[in-house]
Amino acid sequence: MFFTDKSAMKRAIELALRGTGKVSPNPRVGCVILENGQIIAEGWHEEFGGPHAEVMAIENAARDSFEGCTLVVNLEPCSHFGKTPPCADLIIEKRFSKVIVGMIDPNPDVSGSGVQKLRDAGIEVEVGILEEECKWINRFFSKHITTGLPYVIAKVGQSLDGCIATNRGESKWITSEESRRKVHILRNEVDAVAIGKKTAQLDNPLLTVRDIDGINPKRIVFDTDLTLPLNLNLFQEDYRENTYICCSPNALQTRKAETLKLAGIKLVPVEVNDSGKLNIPSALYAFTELGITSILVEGGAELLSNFAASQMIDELHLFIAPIIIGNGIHSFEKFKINYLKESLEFKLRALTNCGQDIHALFTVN
Ligand code: AOF
Ligand code: ZN
Repeated sequence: MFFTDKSAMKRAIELALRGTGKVSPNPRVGCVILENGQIIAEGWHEEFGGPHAEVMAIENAARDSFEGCTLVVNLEPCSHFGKTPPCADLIIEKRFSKVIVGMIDPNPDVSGSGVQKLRDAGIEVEVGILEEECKWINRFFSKHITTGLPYVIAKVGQSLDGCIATNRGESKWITSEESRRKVHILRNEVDAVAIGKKTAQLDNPLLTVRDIDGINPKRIVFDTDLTLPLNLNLFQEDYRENTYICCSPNALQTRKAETLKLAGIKLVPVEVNDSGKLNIPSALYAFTELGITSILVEGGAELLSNFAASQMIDELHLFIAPIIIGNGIHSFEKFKINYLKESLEFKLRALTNCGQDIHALFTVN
C-alpha cells in the first residue's frame, strides 16, 4: 500500500489512540516512518512517563540514518526536557528529510519551538495535516495544559421531553442498551466520572467500564455534607480505592469524614458558594491536582445544572430515548436564567442513531 501524507497521518492517529487510558495527563501520540510511500516503522506513546511516539518508531525501525525518510506524527515533536529528552533533537540526529505534523503542541514549553528547531536544522516540515482530527483526539490535553482545568463532558440520558427521571426519581433505564454501551466507551476515554449525591443514592451506580475492554476512570461523588451511606456500591471494597468524595471543608472535620478515610475513600475539600453548593471551578482545580485532565459528568439535574451555571461544560452528549415522561425531572432544571441571551450555546458536531435513541454530540466551540 502506498501512503499519502493524509493516510499516514490517519495511521498515526490510530496508533495514538492505543494510548487511551494510559498516557494521561500526557497527550495521545502516534508516529509512522515513511520511505518511498511505505511505512517502515511505527510507534506510539504507550504510557505516562514512557518514551514518546517518535522515539518508539525510531527504535522499532532499528537503523542509524533516516535520510530520504519522512516522519509523520499527530503532535509537534517536543523540544524540551520533560521526563524524556527532546524528540526534535533525536529527529535531527537521525537525519530525517521531512517531518509531517498534525498539530502544534499547545504545551507552552513546546508550542512551535519543536517545528522551529527542525526547520533550523534544514528539515522540511509540514504542519496541519488532518489537523481537526488531531486536535479532537487531544482536546483533553489541550484544555488541561493551556488552562490548568480538566475538560468537562456532560452526559445526559433523557426522554423526548427532556426528562432524566420521573417525578418519583425513577431513572433506570430511560435510554437503550446501545446508548449505555456508548457511555461505557466515553467512561473509558476520560480520567474521571462524576455524579451528584441524589444520583448516587437513587441509582447506586458502579461507574465502571463494562461491555467493552477498557480502563476504569476515577469515580467522584459530590456530597457537600458527607451524608451518603457507606453501603453504596461506590464505597464497597473493590471500588473504594478509586472513589473520591467532594465535600465542604467543614464536613472534613466530622466523624463521618474519619470513617470514610479509614475505609480508604479519598475526600476532596471544595470551597462552598453563597448558595451552599460546592464551587465547580475550585472542584475542577482540585481534580487537576489529582492528575485528572478530563471528567464525565453523568448527572443528576443538580450537578449538571451547577456545572452549567458555572459555564464549565466543554462538551455535551445527549442520548434521547423515544419516550415522553411529562411531569418528571428535567436535565438542567436547576439552571435558572431569565433571558435567552443568558442561555448556554453549543454547536452540533455529530448526530447518530443509537438503537432507537438519538445520540447528539455538542461542543461549546
Ligand atoms: C511528543 N511525543 O509521544 C508525547 C509528547 O514529560 P515528558 O518528557 O513525557 O513530556 C511530556 C510533554 O511532551 C507533553 O506535555 C507534550 O507537550 C509532549 N508530549 N510529545 O512529541 C509524544 N507524548
Ligand atoms: Zn517528545
